[in-house]
Amino acid sequence: MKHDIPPELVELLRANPQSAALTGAGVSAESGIPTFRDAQTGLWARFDPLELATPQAYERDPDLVWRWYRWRRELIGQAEPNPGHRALASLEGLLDEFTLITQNVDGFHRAAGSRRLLELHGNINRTVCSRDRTPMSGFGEADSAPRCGQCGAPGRPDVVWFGEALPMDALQDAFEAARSCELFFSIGTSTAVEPAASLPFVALEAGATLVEINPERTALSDDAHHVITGMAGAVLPALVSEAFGQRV
Ligand code: BJW
Repeated sequence: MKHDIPPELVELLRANPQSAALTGAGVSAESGIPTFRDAQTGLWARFDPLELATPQAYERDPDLVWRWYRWRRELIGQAEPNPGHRALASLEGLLDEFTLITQNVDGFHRAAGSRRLLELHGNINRTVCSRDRTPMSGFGEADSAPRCGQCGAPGRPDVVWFGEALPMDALQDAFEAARSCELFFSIGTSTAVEPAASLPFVALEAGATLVEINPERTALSDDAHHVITGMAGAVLPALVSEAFGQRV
């Protein structure tokens, strides 16, 4: 499907604005990774977040939580970045100031080449000690969580669960990028989870042009200057091609 990129947006991009983008699970959907809240296919349609993505759930049954994350890590391990990830990596090279803020834990943005990257919800490919967050090597393919070599506590994925604080430096940098940019993209996220969901509104209040790329409407759609209805893996390459003549 051909996507029409608004001419004003093409013009703005060519003027090399200070830019930032917030991505969510939708960007990895075309890599075959399930989103969280999509009605039929989202993870939360099949699993209860309170049983799996909270510190309390982990305390109750670390091995159950471990196995769920092991399954998701395997899915990610068999998948790869898609043209949407690659187009965002190209934008970093094409614009002087482009900060990519992601809620995704799959590591695909880095794998696609993005370097100015803030991972707000951690990274599923890292394991840390659940007691003091010391990095642990290897994932352990066993059915139970591996034990920390220093203190014996079970390991956990280095991701941010409900009720946990986000990495402070990344969060501060993300709010700074939102406050100071002229162009802000919200891509493949339902903007339902705080504090990340506030970032587009912070950018908007600071005067940025707000662009949403999503096949569905979200809580942000009514406020965005441009809503591009479509899949990130198709729209983003079209945007880069239209504005810079570069194929992704
Ligand atoms: C496509 C597409 C295609 C499909 N192309 N698009 C204020 C008000 C109310 C509540 C709170 C509040 N502040 C904090 C809270 C509580 C809570 C929260 O926000 N709850 C809400 C549910 C109401 N927030 C927290 O608990 C956060 N912590 C916190 O605030 O701590 C405070 C604190 C401070 C100091 C000390 C201690 C505490 C933490 C939030 C952590 C979220 N974690 C998860 C799991 C990560 C690990 C894992 O992966 O398992 O992060 S939840 C889950 O949601 C995951 C995601 O990153 C996050 C966002 O989801 P996302 O990416 O938007 O996915 P979906 O599925 O929702 O949307 C996909 C979109 O893609 C859809 O729109 C589709 O249409 C679209 N799409 N295909 C483009 N091809």
